[in-house]
Amino acid sequence: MLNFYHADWFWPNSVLVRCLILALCLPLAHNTFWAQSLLNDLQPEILVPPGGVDENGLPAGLPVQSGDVLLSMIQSPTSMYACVMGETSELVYAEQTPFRGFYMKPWRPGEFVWYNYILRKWTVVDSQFTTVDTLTQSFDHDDDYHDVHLFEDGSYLVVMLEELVMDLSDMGGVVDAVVLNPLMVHLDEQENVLRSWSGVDHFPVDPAMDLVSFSTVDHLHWNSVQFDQHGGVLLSFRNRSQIVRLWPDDWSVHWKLGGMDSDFVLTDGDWGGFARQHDVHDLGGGRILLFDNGIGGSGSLSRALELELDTVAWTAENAWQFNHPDEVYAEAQGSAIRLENNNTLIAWGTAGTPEFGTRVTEVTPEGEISMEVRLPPSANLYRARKYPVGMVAGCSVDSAVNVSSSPWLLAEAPCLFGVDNDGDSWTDVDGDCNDLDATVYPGAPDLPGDEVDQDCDGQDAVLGCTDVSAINFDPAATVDGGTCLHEVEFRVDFSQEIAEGNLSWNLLQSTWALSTVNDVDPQPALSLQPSNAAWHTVQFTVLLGSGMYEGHVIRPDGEAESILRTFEVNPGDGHVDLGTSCFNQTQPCPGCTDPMDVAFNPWAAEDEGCQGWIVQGCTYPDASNFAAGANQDDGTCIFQITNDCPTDLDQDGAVTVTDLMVLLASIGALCS
Ligand SMILES: [Ca+2]
Ligand SMILES: [Ca+2]
Ligand SMILES: [Ca+2]
Ligand SMILES: [Ca+2]
Repeated sequence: MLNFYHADWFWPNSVLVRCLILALCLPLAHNTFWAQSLLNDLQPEILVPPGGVDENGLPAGLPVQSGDVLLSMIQSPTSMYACVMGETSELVYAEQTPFRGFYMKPWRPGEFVWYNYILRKWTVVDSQFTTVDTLTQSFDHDDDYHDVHLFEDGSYLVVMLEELVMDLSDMGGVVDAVVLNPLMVHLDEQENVLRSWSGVDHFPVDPAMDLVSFSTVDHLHWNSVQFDQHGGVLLSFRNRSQIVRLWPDDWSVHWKLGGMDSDFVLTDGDWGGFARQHDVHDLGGGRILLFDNGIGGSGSLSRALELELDTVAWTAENAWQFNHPDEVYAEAQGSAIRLENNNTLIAWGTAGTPEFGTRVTEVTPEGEISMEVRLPPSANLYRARKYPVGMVAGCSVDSAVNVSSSPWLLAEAPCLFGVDNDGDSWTDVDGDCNDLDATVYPGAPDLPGDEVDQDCDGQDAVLGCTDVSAINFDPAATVDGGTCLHEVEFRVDFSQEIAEGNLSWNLLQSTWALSTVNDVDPQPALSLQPSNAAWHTVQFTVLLGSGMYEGHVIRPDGEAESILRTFEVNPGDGHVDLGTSCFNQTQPCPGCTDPMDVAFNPWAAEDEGCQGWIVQGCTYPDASNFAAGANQDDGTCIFQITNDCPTDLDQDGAVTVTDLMVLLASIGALCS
């Protein structure tokens, strides 16, 4: 958080310079408390800090374009704000501007252009939002709120919405439809029309492409204008999902891309083309960049989309895109702009919800997110633009080495003075983040948890485990507290002891007595029980810090190994598997390595002692289905019950008249 009235690191030592800062800042400071609370309320949630994070939560060092982002955040018609987001992704400036907003950008020196919803005109304001000019005053039409362009000679290009009353009844519309026609005009400073262009003249209302059934027909819904490198004009018509190029000389239509009557064959994978797009730019070399809102409906995604155009073969190809891994979708608004370092800055339009605001994302050409914030609940953002360091936020103290000469400063940024006040041989220009404290400088020992950033890396040191391979790795920790733990696994094979007649052992009663090598206590520090036992082998699992360890295993009958086992756990080791050893040996036990064999030992290294493959069958010689070759009973044995007195029909042990009655009762029955 930048608070230039209270942050002690900002204060230079010189009383004279402090007085100068106060003199400069006091006129702005009358509302400091209110401005600070607004800043706090609007702070975005930093989802990806500048530079990005890797899978372990550590700084990924991804490129981030330097500069400050100017945002026109909208929560409701009265909750509109002009904001500046600094290089740490925190808001350094916020001003509430009810009924004025949508898109703010620097205009002539000291001025910003800003849409006024009450006048329905673009206004030119100073940095205190005092109106110094209103555009298109000599026209009755409303200004369109999407964009306005200033030329170097002071003339400007603006789009007005001409209300044309038209009979659209033969197209399924109403007799007196009001068609909002985009009327693009190039005006000089006295509002003389230098050139004009009317949407309906080039794109007549067409019931096949336009929604004509409303009493007010929002024709084309123009939403961006950009000049390409040859002076041609790129227009975006949201309602036709179409981008149009006008020739530089007479503004006649050169080509149409997208929509129902595209001049191009578009190759776009599964996406099948863009829809309801915004913010179309020429990138040079036949490429354009746009924010594709997407087709709408369930499962819709928005994306930044770069297309490569070939105006000879009339093909358009998806050359690059970024859709959000969190499946962000913005039904309306949104922007995508290529930054100087080749990253792309994306504002996700109306992706805000009552729970979360929309996002601003910076992505690398490889599609990695190098910065991302989420705005406060319900906040939407038409466009995000990044301006160079010192242009909209900067230091305003003349004696500072980084004083900004920008006429568009909205926010103060820390001033740097190239003197070493505290004698630690670092100046604030070199990076001394507190030039009044000689224990604070880049590279100084940073005492964890004292809320002082002694080493000037931007945060107080945090004690914890910094070893990413450790089981208790703490991504927030910057200083290792020696508390890292590694899971160590060790197996002991008792098959030779078992073979010597110890079949009745409960192997889980064996123990592993373990100490650190330089343990002064002769008693083992740890007496471990196995976590499981199988194949005559037990497994021990223990969490250990770095160090040298020694120990031995004790059999279930209490006999300890005569050998001493030593091993080392080192930082970066991750999970340590000490392997499997035969009891009292440093090697695995010999055994049968054939997994099909009855004597199979999965831990054996040498193949010996196999007894033959497992053959399943009935192993009881008395059974009628005894299988002589089987060595594993499968529970299928069948035993015949023999009767040596066949006429004892009721099986009472004697042949009597009752047996005769049983026989007579069954006379005539058919036997199967
Ligand atoms: Ca210093
Ligand atoms: Ca210092
Ligand atoms: Ca500290
Ligand atoms: Ca630090």
